[in-house]
Amino acid sequence: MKHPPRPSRRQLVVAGAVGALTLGASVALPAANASAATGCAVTYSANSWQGGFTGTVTIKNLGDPVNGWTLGFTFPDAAQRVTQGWSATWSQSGSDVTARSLGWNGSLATGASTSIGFNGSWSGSNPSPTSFTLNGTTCTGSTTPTTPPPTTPPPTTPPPTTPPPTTPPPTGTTPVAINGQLRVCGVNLCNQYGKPIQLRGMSTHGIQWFGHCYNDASLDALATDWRADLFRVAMYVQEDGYETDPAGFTNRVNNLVEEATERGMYAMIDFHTLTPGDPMFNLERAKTFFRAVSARHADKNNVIYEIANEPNGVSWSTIKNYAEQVIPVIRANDPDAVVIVGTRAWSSLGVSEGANSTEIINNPVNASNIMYAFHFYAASHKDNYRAEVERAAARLPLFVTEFGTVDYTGDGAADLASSTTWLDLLDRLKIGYANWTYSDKAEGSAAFRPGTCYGGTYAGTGVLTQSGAFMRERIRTPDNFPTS
Ligand code: IDC
Repeated sequence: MKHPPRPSRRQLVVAGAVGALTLGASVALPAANASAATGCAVTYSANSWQGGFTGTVTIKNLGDPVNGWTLGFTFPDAAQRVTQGWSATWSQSGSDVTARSLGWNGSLATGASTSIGFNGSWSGSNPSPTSFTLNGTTCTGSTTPTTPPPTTPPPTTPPPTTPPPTTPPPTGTTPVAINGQLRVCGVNLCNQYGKPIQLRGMSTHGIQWFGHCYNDASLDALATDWRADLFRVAMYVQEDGYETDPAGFTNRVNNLVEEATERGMYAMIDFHTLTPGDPMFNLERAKTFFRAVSARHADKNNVIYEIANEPNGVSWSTIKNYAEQVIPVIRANDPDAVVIVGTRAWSSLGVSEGANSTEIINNPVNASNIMYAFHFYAASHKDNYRAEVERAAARLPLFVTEFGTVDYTGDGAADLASSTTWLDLLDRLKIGYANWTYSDKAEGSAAFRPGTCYGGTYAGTGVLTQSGAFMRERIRTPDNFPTS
């Protein structure tokens, strides 16, 4: 989501190439330049608050291709520490920080870039790191602002004389007012203070069938009676959904996002592919749809994009290929939004087709600020699925964008024992979730009794099914979102 530049963001570019680079000209080296066998450009940006910060480092290889890299830099202030990093193996000795590439991002062709990041702590002052090196080669040069490119020799940057800016305390009490723009940090979802949070909420049923369940009264109940953080909008693509009326469904989704926004909830836009299971079948529709909704909501800080509900019968590499074509469409409009990628076998991390998350860990989607979806139906999916989630959660950012308390058909009795075990696990791991469904369909997974959506009352327990009553109790407990 686009923001006006905030005072808490600082950026610098450090560029260098052995014997070949004009200071500040970080992108000008032709790949064939023989004297550019080594060299690198580094962009560093930080988002700081009192005592903490998130640093992002983009490394551009200006030399020959490398297979495996080590980035070094130095903190100017002795109290600056890396506390948790991602997309590299991080270590710190005194003021010197080292980040080593992982298997999936070690290869950097000439001109290629990769981004890594970390959460840190500071006291006193929090200046930008210096002395960047890539595989031992100094990324020399002067500190320059990234935009616009300098036309005069860059000034030497004095150390900041004022205390680093802080993210101000929240001015409201809704989930979005407190947490603001989210970003993926390591395997977690972090709020504007860089702290891991869990979002808890509800999914619509198919809006082509149950659109009448989503109105002012029902959304008020979700925000203030259920105290939900999240509203997932399930837009089926087939089954009389988007494909029958792209403009109409885009409009309906946009309106529901506005309704969630007015109430301070996060909105998850679910491109609800199901049958056929190959997301490539809907690739062009996905690009058209996400181009439109990401343009419309680019300036909001509460929209999460879920690009494929439940791929099934396809390989992970096909899903990854789809994701790597759809994500850039979203990023072109809304560069900082979190995007969630469905996983193999109905978003089971592959388990329902005999695979597991290793195939993702070994071959992740080539994009930053993304998470992977996991779905379960508590009466059908139990210990072996929970074990896989626990294992995967140590390596991959996960979001349970859909689950039911019932069996995989969406019907039958709620399995409250299994549901409780599941939600306790998700709470412990701080994995966000949306429950299927906030609707009154006559099936066990629906939260409301049949007919509720033809009346005006959604708050309280009188209108709820067994599943609805259970979910309302789980969701309405205090969030205690961390703000420092
Ligand atoms: C189910 C609905 C049901 C509908 C069916 C077909 O509950 O009313 O008739 O879809 O569209 C999923 C899917 C989700 C399913 C749900 C339950 O994401 O669309 O909804 N489920 O079967 N994955 C696993 C289970």
